[in-house]
Amino acid sequence: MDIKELRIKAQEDIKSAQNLDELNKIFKKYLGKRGELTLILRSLKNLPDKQRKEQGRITNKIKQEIETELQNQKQRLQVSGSTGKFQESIDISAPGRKITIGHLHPLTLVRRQTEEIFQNMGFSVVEGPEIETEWYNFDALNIPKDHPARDAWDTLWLKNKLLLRTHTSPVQIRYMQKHHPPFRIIVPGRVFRHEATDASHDVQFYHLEGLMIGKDVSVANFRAIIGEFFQKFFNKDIKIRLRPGFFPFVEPGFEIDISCIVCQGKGCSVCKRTGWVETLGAGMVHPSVLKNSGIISNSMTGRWQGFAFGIGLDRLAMMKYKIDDIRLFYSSDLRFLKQF
Ligand code: FA5
Repeated sequence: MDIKELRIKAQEDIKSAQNLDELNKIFKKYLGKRGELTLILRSLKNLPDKQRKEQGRITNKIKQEIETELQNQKQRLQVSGSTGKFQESIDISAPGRKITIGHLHPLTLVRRQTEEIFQNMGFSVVEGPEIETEWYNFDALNIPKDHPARDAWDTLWLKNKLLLRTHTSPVQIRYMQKHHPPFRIIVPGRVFRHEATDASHDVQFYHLEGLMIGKDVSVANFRAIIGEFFQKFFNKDIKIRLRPGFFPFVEPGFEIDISCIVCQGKGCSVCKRTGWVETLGAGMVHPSVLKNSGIISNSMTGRWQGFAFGIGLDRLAMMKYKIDDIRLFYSSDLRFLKQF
């Protein structure tokens, strides 16, 4: 058969193939080991030089065209779903692949919600370094070197008298050094303590410091703001208890407990069977702290004064999501994290 006739015949055969099996047969018929075109290509070697070159060029061109047509027809048949040996058909009844969704860590959720509530009450969010100097973490906060309060926060010391901050209170000083009152800020951040862990204590946890300085800012203002915060955070009325507490950087100082939401005040591991959970420390900023930060508080300057507080965000998250062990937050356990 003339090569051009073969070309037309192959084209017709390919077009008429109804499925991949038939197409495979056509491939073998023309391009298989003993295929018609393969044999023509093999026979070229017997031709004289000049003729061989010319015939070789034409035959190879036709071979390429047939291969392209076979490939195109194969794709057409696959899309239309015809059955056959080479078929890689799409099974539209197969279940889809599940897309895994990421989760925000419960502490991130709590931090964001807390920030939003305070921002709505006019507080700005400020951050500070996790590695602190002794001066910012202790001295400037009115905690002298030999003061027992330094033992209350078992410190993780680094080289050159640097330390991992034990609370976010040093950011009070850093902020007041650079800003003039009135202001109200919150400072969320990680803090570290070298202490034994239990269901409600860990070696790293999150604090949210609050600081409000103005003319005649009082304990009553603090009580109103913190009450509003808890009401919004838990979306219900929460019982709050103020106990006298000692922090060298405030005077007077308080510890604020909220009724345990995990056990409804009945007693559980989170509240150590007391029905109350210690959630924050607070008080009126000590005049020495204002002075150390460059703010003079006396009647001549119009009495800059205010309150500060430090909330344990992990404890809030435990209450909100009814988690009875703080260590779960840092366990990286996906079974735990996937619930949020
Ligand atoms: C302080 O760290 C003070 N800087 C807070 C403060 C700020 C007082 C401003 C006055 C004015 P305290 O050590 O109590 O205070 O910690 C504050 C809160 O952090 C506690 O009420 C508690 O909720 C939480 N907390 C304390 N230790 C741990 C711990 N080991 N693990 C988890 N949460 C803790």
